[in-house]
Amino acid sequence: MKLVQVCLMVVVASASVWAEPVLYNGGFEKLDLNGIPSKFKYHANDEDSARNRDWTYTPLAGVTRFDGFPGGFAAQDGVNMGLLQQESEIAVTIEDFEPGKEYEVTWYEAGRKFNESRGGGTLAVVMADANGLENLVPLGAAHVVSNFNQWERKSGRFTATAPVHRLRFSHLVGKDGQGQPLDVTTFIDHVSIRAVSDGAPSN
Ligand SMILES: [Ca+2]
Repeated sequence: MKLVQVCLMVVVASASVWAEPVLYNGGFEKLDLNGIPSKFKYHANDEDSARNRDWTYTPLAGVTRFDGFPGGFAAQDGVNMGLLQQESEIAVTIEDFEPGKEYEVTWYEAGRKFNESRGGGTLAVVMADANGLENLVPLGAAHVVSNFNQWERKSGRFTATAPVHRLRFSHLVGKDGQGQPLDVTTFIDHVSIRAVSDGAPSN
């Protein structure tokens, strides 16, 4: 094989790797919660969140270990999972999309059994523009999460319209007799993304 052929193969291989969008910290494992007595953290934003390299969390969203929130259960992967309590959102900016190409986002979700008597929260998963405010494409319908302490795999597809999009997990709950949001929590874990056309197995 000629040197030029080898070089071309290396270039092609590199291009195919770097063209794929990367979802950092899809399993919420980056944060070590062992040093926190409660073993969970609301509003778990860090410097990578500000750099669009990790999730952002609204004040009642965050990360918990499997043994953090009371009545917790095993994570889908690793030891941590994302938590969405009452009205809250976990979102992340993802780069390197190829406009016109179809992608699939896969995640696992479960309601917190501790709150089962109050019904589940409603989860809406949306792919938006880079700012997260426009061109909202639902990844499946918004739905009540009624599988408590039991992971359910979900997925949704969308076609990229720009190189950068924002993935949003938004949580809504009902109101109590005083009009206050019910204390209901939904967990998410093992979020991943892939190009549909590459034929790679979903996980
Ligand atoms: Ca995890």
